[in-house]
Amino acid sequence: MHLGDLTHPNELHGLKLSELEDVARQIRDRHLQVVSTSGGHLGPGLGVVELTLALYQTLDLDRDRVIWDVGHQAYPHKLITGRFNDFHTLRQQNGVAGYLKRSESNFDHFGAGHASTSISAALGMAMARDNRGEDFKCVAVIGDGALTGGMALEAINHAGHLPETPLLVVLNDNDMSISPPVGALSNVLNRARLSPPMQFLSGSVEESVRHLPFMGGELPAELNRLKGSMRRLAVPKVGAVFEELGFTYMGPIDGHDIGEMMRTFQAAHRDGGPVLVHVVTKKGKGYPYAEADQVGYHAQSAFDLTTGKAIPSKKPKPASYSKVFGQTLVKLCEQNSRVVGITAAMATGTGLDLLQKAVPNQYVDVGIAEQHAVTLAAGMACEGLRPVVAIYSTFLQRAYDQLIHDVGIQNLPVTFVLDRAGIVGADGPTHQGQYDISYMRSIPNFTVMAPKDEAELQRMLVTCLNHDGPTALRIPRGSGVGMPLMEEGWEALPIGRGELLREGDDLLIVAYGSMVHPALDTATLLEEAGLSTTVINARFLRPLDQALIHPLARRIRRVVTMEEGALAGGFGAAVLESLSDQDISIPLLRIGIPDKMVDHATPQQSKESLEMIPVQMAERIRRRFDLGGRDF
Ligand code: TPP
Repeated sequence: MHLGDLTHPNELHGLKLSELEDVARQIRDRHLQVVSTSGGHLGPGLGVVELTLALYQTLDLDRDRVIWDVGHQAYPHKLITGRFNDFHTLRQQNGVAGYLKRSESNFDHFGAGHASTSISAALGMAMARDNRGEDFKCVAVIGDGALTGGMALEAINHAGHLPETPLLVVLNDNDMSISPPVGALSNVLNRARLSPPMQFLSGSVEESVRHLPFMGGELPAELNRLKGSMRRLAVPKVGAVFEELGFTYMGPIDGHDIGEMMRTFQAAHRDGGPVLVHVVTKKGKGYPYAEADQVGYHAQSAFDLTTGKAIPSKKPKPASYSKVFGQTLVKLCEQNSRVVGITAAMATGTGLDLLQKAVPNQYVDVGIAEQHAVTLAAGMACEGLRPVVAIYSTFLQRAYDQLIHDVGIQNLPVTFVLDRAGIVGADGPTHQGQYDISYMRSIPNFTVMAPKDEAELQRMLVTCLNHDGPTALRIPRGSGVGMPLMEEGWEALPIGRGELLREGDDLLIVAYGSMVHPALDTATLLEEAGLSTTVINARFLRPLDQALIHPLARRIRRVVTMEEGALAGGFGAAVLESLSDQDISIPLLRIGIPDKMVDHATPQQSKESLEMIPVQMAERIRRRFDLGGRDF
């Protein structure tokens, strides 16, 4: 069977083990070939090839629902559910998405991108099923990293309390989050993995009783009870934890042995309540470089398949904002032992891995637990520490109440560094840093800012740490603009003061953060067309520098705001409201992300589709203010 010819995953039913192993090989080959060319998640998908095949052998994919947590490991699922031939378009504009999407396929039962949602969604479906009197299966597949997220534990707490609601949770335990997992739960899983294999567990208990001649395949009630006690005796500690929480626990089993998994999943489906099957897999399985460096190959840009080495970009790029932040924080931590960096399972992504190496006792990784990270920091601040919480803009959405309730109301000196703020590109709508300007803008007591370049980022970090109250700064994904970094001697910025970068009489542009340089480029284009422009680097979203903006707006009488974030409740809205509050009524154009979700594409393509690149912005300005002149 060639996977390119597969039209429905049920067509795999009935294949022999050796044939399934061949399918596994085809999945791996295509996965590796595409990710090495266009980039994407590598290790997570390679680890679940057999798991996916074994599970799908035991399901009717026309009826049963499988919910993959995060969705970054679901490439094998995509490859057997109709996307094999288009897979080369992975994460490209209008191509196959990097995560699951209900709009992409009928087999994608629930979209995701953020961790720890699968058990809640699967339980919701199971409850709806029971409500309608139907009997399809609901399966959540969740990693050991995602299992540590609060939502997953909330869902387990709920599901375990519903003994008559069939639900299968497959724990894909590869002993890795993006980085090594942290926490007590992970220690318990470790012990289970290392304990001698207890293969007879419930799957095998079922097997043995099924062979008794008088059973006819069905277990009488008494034997069922006996099975329960045998299982409880046999389960390792982690199983006992789940059993106590109301789940039937099966495992740990070998996540690369298709036959063993099929037998266990079949047994799990026969149970009438919540079941957890503990599957042990190897992240990166089948590609030696990925098996050896599981952090590095979690996700990859294009690389050479034979050497495993990243293909270098054509021109050297300046360091990323995340790296500059990490380096600067290391210095600040070395100078002040009260400063602590906190990450929620994103050490490498946020640049905090540098702090972990350099000053490990001022570094904390809480796991995928953004809400906890924020309130933990609040507690630390109460006791005199100066926590710096580095979380992607998109993941901090999880902790909005904690920002308000634990930090804002108590006016605590916690600093938030919102990474990947703005357009992120190939990860698509679940990961766009699109909302933070709006959500940070309305929390009293917070001082909120964004740097125009990496040197200003350094000064802003110092500004935050000098300020006796909650602060937040947002930084974009990817490289800085190439501004030379200051080694030390950073001075704090005056709070609430913007920076006048360029003066002209025809137009006033007020830009925020990553849009300051594009604003300057736009002004240059306008200059070439005979229009002279004033450009302000706002620096602060709150407090807004009204003393700088208002008189210039009154005089110039044409205002443009630029931000890399949602226009609704955004930076432009803040400028507009402040002008209106002072009865300054003048034409204003707000440039930013309109009221829509931004799909996966390159950042440049997304910005183009939103008309946010300088030549397009110059044109929009000309049209909005009826400025005449030539096209840009
Ligand atoms: N925080 C949230 C709320 N969602 C996320 N997607 C992330 C952080 C970033 N993230 C994506 S995958 C991942 C993290 C932290 C690790 C997940 O680990 P695990 O569930 O064990 O899956 P694995 O990659 O090991 O297969």
